[in-house]
Parts: sequence; structure tokens; C-alpha cells
Amino acid sequence: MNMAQVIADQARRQGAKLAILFEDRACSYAEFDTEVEWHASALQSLGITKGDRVAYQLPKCLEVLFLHFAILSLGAVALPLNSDYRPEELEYFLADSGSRLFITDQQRFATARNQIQGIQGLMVFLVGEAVGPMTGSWSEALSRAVLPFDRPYAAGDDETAMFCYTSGTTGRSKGAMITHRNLLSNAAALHEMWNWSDQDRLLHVLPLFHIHGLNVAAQGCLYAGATMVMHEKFEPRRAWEALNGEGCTLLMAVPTVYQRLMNEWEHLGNAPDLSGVRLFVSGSAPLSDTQFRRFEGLTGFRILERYGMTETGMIASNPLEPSGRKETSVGYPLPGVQVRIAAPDGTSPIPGEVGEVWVRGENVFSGYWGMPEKTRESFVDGWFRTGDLGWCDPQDGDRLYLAGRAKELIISGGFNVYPKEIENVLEGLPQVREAAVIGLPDDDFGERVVAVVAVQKGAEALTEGDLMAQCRDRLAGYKCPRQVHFVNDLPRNAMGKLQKNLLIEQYR
Ligand code: MCA
Ligand code: AMP
Repeated sequence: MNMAQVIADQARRQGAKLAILFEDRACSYAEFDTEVEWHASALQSLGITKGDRVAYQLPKCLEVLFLHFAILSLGAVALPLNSDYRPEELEYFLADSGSRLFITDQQRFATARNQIQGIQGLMVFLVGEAVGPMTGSWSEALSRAVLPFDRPYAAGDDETAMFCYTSGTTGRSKGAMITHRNLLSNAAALHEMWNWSDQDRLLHVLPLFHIHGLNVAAQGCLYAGATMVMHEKFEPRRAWEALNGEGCTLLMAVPTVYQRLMNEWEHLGNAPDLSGVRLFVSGSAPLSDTQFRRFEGLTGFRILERYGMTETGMIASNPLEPSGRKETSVGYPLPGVQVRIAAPDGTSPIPGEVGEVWVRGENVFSGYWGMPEKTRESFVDGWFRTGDLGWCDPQDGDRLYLAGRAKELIISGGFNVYPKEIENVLEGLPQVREAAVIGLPDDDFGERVVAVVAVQKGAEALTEGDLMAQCRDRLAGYKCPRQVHFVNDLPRNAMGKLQKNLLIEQYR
């Protein structure tokens, strides 16, 4: 089965019902389905067929969803890209994935032209007018599309639906191949676990280029035949208004969003009427017990925390019954998902002890694109090694708690930052001798990216501002250090190994 086909079937059942309200644009299920058909026809007219990778980098808009499901419906592979990626990042993803088509806007193309024009076999289409002979006009391609168009749904089950790039400890991003079965099994599990229905109205404030905003929230909503109120950008006051006045029943967000909602609550004249809301869900980063309790104190709602990962989709969730939700716990494995805690030698530790979280089930991706070695390293006997540390409470039905990470990873506002990638950028600068990137606690983002840098002889005049500007040219904003500390040398142990724990202690 193909995920886009399931959504199309749902659209046919829902017909004139409102599917998405994006800013002042309303789109019914019937209109949504026709748009997907248009987009699929246009893609096919450009020669896109089964297995072709189609990348897109666009601001949050309805067209992203039309395009996404159109790509899937041809059996092609969707590659959503963070709208803030810089040209060098973009070049890597497009070249590594062997993308056949890249759809973006004129502004992004203008910045990245030099980096992407040499990529072999890549067609670039721009929303609006084409710019010069190198690009085509996506709007024109759409206007030439012919309906009715029979979507072939040429891929399904264990064939790839999406590539999602995740960074790694080496600093080189890996394209996780996510299959139709992964998408469908996870959507079904969440549907059951959270009791989604076509009566739901989801407030959508997350980006559409990650699993959370695209698969869990947007696709989950369409899968259920529900309605989505989609904001282009998260603004706390507007979000409270939507939960108060627009009949939203559900919110899916990251802890930073909840933190900002709570801060805003204090400034609202009247407490919003949340009687229509049935569920607040948090994930992508740890929700602290303080945040859980403060939100309950203000609103009366116990946030439902769940745990997931790009490679696995959603893994575990707290129960729907509010009294079953527990602060700092991510709940229990979803239906069809198995979790085991593994000691470093792969055996099971004593119940209650911390180990690495391993996952198995139809939700688990098929491997990293073009990286068979990395794929092999990530699996043991069919179990996927998440790199997260956790433990299960045997007194509470093996309720799962996360306890940190075996992998070196900073999660800032729900976005993952791998220190190595930033260190590579900093150490690539001629003025920098060595650099260490650490995550420090942050009230807003949970963790913030901080760089500790030793400069080359003669480069002592280098400032924090210079380094930040260099990073801004090469890295998406969320990865850029928010603080830089200069040192003479980085602390190392007798073996020469960098001691980041000392830096974290010193600067926290
Ligand atoms: C934006 N900025 C950030 C972040 N977001 N810096 C550090 N960490 C961040 N998370 C920077 C921008 O580069 C910019 O910098 C400045 O902050 C303001 O940007 P703006 O776009 O206005 O940001 P914002 O609206 O304040 O964004 C905060 C946010 C956003 C809404 C919390 O970060 C967000 O949507 N986070 C959700 C990420 C997400 O969906 N993750 C799911 C991954 P400058 O001023 O220098 O230009 S999927 C996943 O993890 C798994 C599967 C799972 O379990 O869900
Ligand atoms: P990503 O690679 O962007 O999919 O991020 C996945 C990572 O986010 C996981 O491996 C966890 O480290 C983290 N994560 C997701 N949900 C939670 C949660 N509820 N609590 C703590 N960490 C989480």
C-alpha cells in the first residue's frame, strides 16, 4: 500500500469538508486531492517516475503538502529540506541523494546557485518564473498539467517513500530511507493510541520538513480525515487564540513551544477557554518535570509526552488517559513497536538499570542511503540502536524513561545539532586551531549550542561576532553557536582525548 493512496481515499470520503486552514486560505479535502493530482501530473510531465528523488526547500505553505503527497503518489521519493539550510548544506543533500528534481523559490535559488548548478542530473524548478536557462518554472509546469490524471501509486509497502537526512557523530548527514510501511504502521499506531478522529481539529505550528510536523502532525491529521489549522510561524499569542476561539482539539509541539506558551499565558488578559481541547502532545526533546507541572497548574492539562526518532517514527507514548501520564516518562511502546534496553555488550541489564534503547517493528526505517556500513552498525539482530539511553520501570509495567544519550547530540528547541558538524565548520576556518562544541542548559531552547575555540597564532583579534558570522554563512541558524568562549588550549586527558565534560562544568 502507498501512503498517498490512503490519504487520497480519505479525501474522497471527506469531500467538501475542510482539510486545511492555512492563514487565510481554506482547502477542502476535495480541493486538496485535486491539487495533489495536479502536482503529480506536473511531476510526471517532467519525467519523474518511481524511485526518483524529488527534493524541495520551500517556506511553510500548502503547496509543500500538495507536492509531498504528489511525489509519493508517483512512487517517487520525497526529500523535504529545512527551509533555512545554507547553500553548502543544500549542495550536500542534493548531491548525496542523487536527486533528479529540486523545487525551490527564486530567493533560495539565487543564494545557492553556485553550489547547485554543477550537480549532475539535477533539474531545478522554481516556484514562479524561471531564472535563466538553468531552471524551469514550476508554476508553468503546473499550468500545463492535465486532469484527470491517474496516479499510479507505483511504490508501496517496503519501498522508499521519503529520505530524511539526520546528522551524525562524524558530522556527515545520513539519508534515512523511510518506507510506505513505516509511514502507514506509525500512522495507524498513533491513530489508535491518541484516538484521532475526523472530528479533531489540529493546531499545527511546527515546520513541515521534519518527521514531527510532516508525518506525525500533518499526515496524521489527513490520515484521520480531521481538520488542520496551520500557522506559518509559531507565535504564542496567536496559538492561544486558535486554541481558544477556533475550536482546536489538539496541539502537537516541542518543549520550547510549551515553554513559550506558558510564558505568554502570564500576559494574557483572560485565561483562554480550553474546553474544546482534548490533547496537548509534546516530543522531539525532553519535557522537564517543571514544564509538565507548570503547564498543568496553568491550564489543567497534563501534557502527553511521546518519544520518536527520524529513523523509527514514533516509538513510545504516554497513555491517553490523563492520570496515566507521568512527568519525565515517555510512556510505553506504541502498538506494534518493541523496545528493549541493552547493556553495552548487547545483553539485557538488570530491570530498572540504564542501557541503550533498541527498537524493532514495522516503524523502523530500511537503512541509510548509500551507507551500507553505517546501516549495518546501526542494527543488531534486527534491532535498531537509537543511541538514546533509557530504563524501564518494572514496577510500572516497564514504563520507559530516557536518561540521556550515548551519542553526542545537542537538541535545541527540538532541532538536533551534532557538535562534530559545527566543529568541522569552525576548524575549517584558517584562524581556528581547534574547537569544541557543547550543549548548555537553556530555559527557552532546552539546550543551547556553545563553542569553545582556540585560535591560531596571529589570529588573536578574532571576535565572537566574526565566528558567528562565518557560521551563519555555512550553517542553518539553529546550528549556529549562540555563544563563543576563547581559550588557549582545549582540555585533554593524558591520552589526548578532549574532555568536554570539563568545558560543560566550567561554562554551564
Ligand atoms: C530558531 N532558531 C533557533 C531555533 N529555532 N536557534 C536554536 N534552536 C532552535 N530550535 C533561531 C533562528 O535561526 C533565528 O536566528 C532565531 O532563532 C529566530 O528564528 P525564528 O524562525 O523566529 O525561530 P522561532 O520561531 O523562534 O523558532 C522556535 C521554534 C522552532 C518554534 C521552537 O525552533 C521550531 O519550530 N522547533 C521545532 C523543531 C521540530 O519540529 N523538530 C522535530 C524534529 P537568527 O536570529 O540568528 O537568525 S523530528 C524529531 O525530533 C523526532 C522525529 C521527534 O521525536 O519528533
Ligand atoms: P531526530 O533525529 O531529529 O529524529 O531526533 C530524535 C531524537 O530526539 C531522539 O533520538 C531523542 O534523543 C530525542 N527525542 C525525541 N523525543 C524525545 C522525548 N520525548 N524526550 C527526550 N528526547 C526525545
